Amino acid sequence: MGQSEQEQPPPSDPRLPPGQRLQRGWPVLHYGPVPRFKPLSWELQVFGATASAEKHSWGFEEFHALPRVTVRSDFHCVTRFSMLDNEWSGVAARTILELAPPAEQVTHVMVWAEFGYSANLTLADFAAETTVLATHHDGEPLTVEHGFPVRLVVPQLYAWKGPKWVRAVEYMRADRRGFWEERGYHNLADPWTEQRFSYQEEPGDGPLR
Ligand SMILES: Nc1nc2c(c(=O)[nH]1)N[C@H]1C(S)=C(S)[C@@H](COP(=O)(O)O)O[C@H]1N2
Ligand SMILES: [Mo]
Repeated sequence: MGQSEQEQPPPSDPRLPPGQRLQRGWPVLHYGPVPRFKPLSWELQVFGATASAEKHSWGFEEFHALPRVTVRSDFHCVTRFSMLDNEWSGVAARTILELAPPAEQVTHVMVWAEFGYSANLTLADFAAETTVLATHHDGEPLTVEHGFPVRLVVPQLYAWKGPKWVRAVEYMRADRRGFWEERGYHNLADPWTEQRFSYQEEPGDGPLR
């Protein structure tokens, strides 16, 4: 067999961060059980350091009446699978910041989901144009396994920073670790520099543990 017929490794997609591989299909991955949706008591709340010092909340219908966006983005799980070119639609996180403005001193948010799952983000990551409280993926309503009725998508960070089954956003004047960030995962979670685990953190990357 000639050299030219030898199989070459496929060229890697420039959209794939280091150490990631492409995933066919869409796996379901989360810690703990899938919550049951209760339409009458469901609400999305904003609390903590709001500008008005008041809580804000939207019921299911109210949330679905908010202005909507559609954003295409890639999805990177720290367990090394990535899915490229997903279409998410829902409410931009920015819209929430406009409707429920944070106090001036707010630097971080904690996004809370059912059963106490949480993820901390810088205010800048939450405010990014592509950060979406998604209700739909590729034109279809989310299934309950994938986060129905609402999940957060923060495409520039590893996917654990995007809670499924979101129920609240807490505005914070200082950083605090969320669920996985307290359990050995990196406080910042940038896939391009492989910020996977907390032992890789540099001074200043996160609050003391
Ligand atoms: N509430 C909640 N959200 C979560 C998780 C979780 O355990 N609980 N896991 C995160 C992780 S690690 C990943 S990779 C994605 C997986 O989303 P998917 O199941 O829709 O693929 O959800 C994220 N959101
Ligand atoms: Mo993940």
